[in-house]
Amino acid sequence: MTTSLRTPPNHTVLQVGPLKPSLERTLSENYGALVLPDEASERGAFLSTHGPEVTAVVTSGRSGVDADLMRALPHLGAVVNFGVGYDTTDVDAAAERGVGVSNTPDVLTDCVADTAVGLMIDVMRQFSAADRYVRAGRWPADGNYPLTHQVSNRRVGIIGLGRIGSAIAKRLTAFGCTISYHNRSQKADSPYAYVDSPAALARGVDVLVVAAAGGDGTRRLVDAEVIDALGSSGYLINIARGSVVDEAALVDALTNGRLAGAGLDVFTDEPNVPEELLALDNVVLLPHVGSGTVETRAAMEQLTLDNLDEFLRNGRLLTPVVEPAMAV
Ligand code: 8YV
Repeated sequence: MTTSLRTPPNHTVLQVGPLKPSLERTLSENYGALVLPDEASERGAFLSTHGPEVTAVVTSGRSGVDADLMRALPHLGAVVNFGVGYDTTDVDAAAERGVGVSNTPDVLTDCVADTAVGLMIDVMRQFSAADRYVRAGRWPADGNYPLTHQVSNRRVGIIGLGRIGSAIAKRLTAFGCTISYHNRSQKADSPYAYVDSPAALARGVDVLVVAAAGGDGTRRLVDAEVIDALGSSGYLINIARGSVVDEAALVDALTNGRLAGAGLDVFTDEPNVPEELLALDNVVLLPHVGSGTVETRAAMEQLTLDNLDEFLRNGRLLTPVVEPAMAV
């Protein structure tokens, strides 16, 4: 039997929500992990039987662990999150209970930053729309594709100058863009201009890139006022979380010509995308693929397992956002 190889006898691992198939397999085969049932009706009985034995959860930003689930796992010591964003896990409840939380920073920075730049180029140059034009046989029928807008040398504002925001800034600097940013606080060592509100940032740029973490602190930070400040020649790029943008206000601005375009990898109610956006050629819609490359997902999987091993063996996490307090 390999099931007890990596899980010490005083630990039980629980998988919460779907994960990368190879990670699910490893958790099951090498860690003997339990799986939380999807059906709400089955969860109560499962948690009454198994809740008290669970010491570690592995989950992702899609599912996470809320305060109710934490209460049903009284001996939980760590939530190991596949993904850099952990907004679906209640970190305040975790900190209160001494439950550690880890994520997978750094390993996905390059791919997510590439996605932001790709979205910006696509929406401003309309490559996806022009591709549809060719495929629909419109080039010979309707002639040249209409002119689009230049990406290089534009003014770009970044909301959230963390690891990913900084990687986007670095790439766009090579495109000759002028970078400014808004953050919770000014970064002492940043070469870019700090602007103290999202609306003021939006007013002074051609493109606004959302790279801030999700969660209550940033909910609808990009609201109707910010979108209007960006204006009818401005573009919005979001590779962070749908919750950071007021999606109804964004749809309203796009459908009424008050914003030039948007490149979106994330939405409020994934996998559902507002119907009104589907017909617009000045919008590029991606199904949350920012980190979705073979190389990056493998690195995320490895870091997830390394965090789990570190917790199971030493009671610590390698990349904690909340330090575990409990000796299990
Ligand atoms: C993940 C993401 O792939 O890391 C994140 O926060 O949004 C993506 O890169 C996703 O969370 C996995 O479910």
